[in-house]
Amino acid sequence: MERITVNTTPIDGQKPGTSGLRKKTEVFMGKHYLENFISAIWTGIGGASGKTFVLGGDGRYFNDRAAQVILRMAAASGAAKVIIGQNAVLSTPAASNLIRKRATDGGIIMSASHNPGGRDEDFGVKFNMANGGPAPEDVTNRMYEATKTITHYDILEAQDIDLATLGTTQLGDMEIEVVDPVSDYAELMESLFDFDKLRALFASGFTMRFDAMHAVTGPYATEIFERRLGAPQGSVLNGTPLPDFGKGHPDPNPIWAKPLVDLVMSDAAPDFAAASDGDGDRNMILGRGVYVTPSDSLAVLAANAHLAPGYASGLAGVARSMPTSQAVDRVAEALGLECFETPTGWKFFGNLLDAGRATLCGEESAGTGSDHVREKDGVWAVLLWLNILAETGASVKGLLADHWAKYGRNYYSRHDYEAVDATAANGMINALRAGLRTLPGQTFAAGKVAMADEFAYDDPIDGSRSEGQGIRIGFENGSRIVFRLSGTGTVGATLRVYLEAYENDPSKLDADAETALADVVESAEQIAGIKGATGREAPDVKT
Ligand code: VG1
Ligand code: CO
Repeated sequence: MERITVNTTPIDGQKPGTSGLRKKTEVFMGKHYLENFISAIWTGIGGASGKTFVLGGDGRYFNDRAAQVILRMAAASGAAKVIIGQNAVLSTPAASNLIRKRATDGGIIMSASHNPGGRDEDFGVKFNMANGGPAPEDVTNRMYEATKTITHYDILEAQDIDLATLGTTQLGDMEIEVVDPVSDYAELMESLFDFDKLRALFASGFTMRFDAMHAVTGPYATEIFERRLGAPQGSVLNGTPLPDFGKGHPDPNPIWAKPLVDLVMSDAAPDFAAASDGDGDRNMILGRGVYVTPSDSLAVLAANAHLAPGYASGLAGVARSMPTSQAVDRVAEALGLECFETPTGWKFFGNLLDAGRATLCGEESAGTGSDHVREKDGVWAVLLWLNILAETGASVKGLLADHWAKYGRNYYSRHDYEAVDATAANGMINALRAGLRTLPGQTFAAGKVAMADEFAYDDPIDGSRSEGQGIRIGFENGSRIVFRLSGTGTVGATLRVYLEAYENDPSKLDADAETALADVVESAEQIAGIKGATGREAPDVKT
């Protein structure tokens, strides 16, 4: 086994985005591409020497090959140990849990999350810190700087490691421990939720469908829902992970998980349904005849979390990403909780969770989580919903209706314009920025503008500032529009337009969301000229 130093040169564009570095798989498979970035990770964290890391991924195409490369590079860089999921698979929340539970120095997660997988699709790599959460911006900036000056990297020349067999092996001086990806995670879930009550719920005939979308949550969901909680076999759909996710788009929303939405709207609807994404950190919640928006889900969970044993003593505070609807703010106000508004991306919740200022966090993009790990967590969100349903005996629809009756309803939708020309998209955002000062006081279809700014975040724990986090426009009647460009896409630019309208008239809580938001949608067009800038008549995806 020989340690070799390979000469390389910087590769353009290795800048981590909202959640790590994501590129086309073929790009990651290109000469030195993965190796340069892994070497830059070591530089960004002050070296790998003597450290212990967790390694795992969502099982997409190239996951297995990338794992072997990362192991050889870790060994060559002096890492003491790598704890790796069997077959190099770990869901993102399970990886976060292992990083924390085993008191490691951090971990590498191989995933492009909700992006499709396969040789012609996407791959990604991100680093999580010792707290289990995504590396903050100062660390990812150091990694990016390192990619621009790299001249060489170290790697061991060795045979592939057997990652299918559980147990401990050596690679040079480094120890490798192959662990079951599910057991530690399932144990954590048992510590937070009332599994006896959930078993009784399923025993009483409660029906559920969980769509794993051929992605990483299949084994987790099968173990927890079917084996430990006794949900009938077949409750988990598409539970076999595939390297290309069965050619689907592993994004749990009404577009990409349409068959599940169709099912809950049909006569054959189960009591409850949910789906998760490629790496298991997102969730979509459905009930018989109803889709729960992620923003509403966060609000309902915040209002009822105390019904689950893990949260019985109440919440310290809540946090939501800026574009997420303000529904949870109303719950926080009623409960007297601190409520934080952070930029998009889970890395911004880490400090609040570590400091004990927030217990529950969420994003409009179907991410919900708590201080049990430092990532959003799809299966966790499903279990918290189930625990609340078991305690209250309510239906999803009933719980939501009660919530709206109490707090009012934040109608919400996100419109995505994918793979648009990057120059045109940036031009549109620049024009919006330039016109911000003139907007307050002007009237559009949705009413009079009360405020308009570009969101910047000052982290209350470490004082760091993050600028350029999206254009916000608030109306006097509580409606809101947010414009921002995605940081996870791999082709051109993706424009996201977030639309929200508040309603508390009891006779108007049951409207069709598209109708309720029509004026806000029209205002977004009036203000930004989206059609002209993107050349599109309509968004590619509406969620
Ligand atoms: C998107 C979502 C964001 C989420 C991120 C990573 O980012 O909007 O809320 O945190 O994906 O999620 P962007 O920059 O494309 O809007 V995951 O589950 O894909 O790691
Ligand atoms: Co994800």
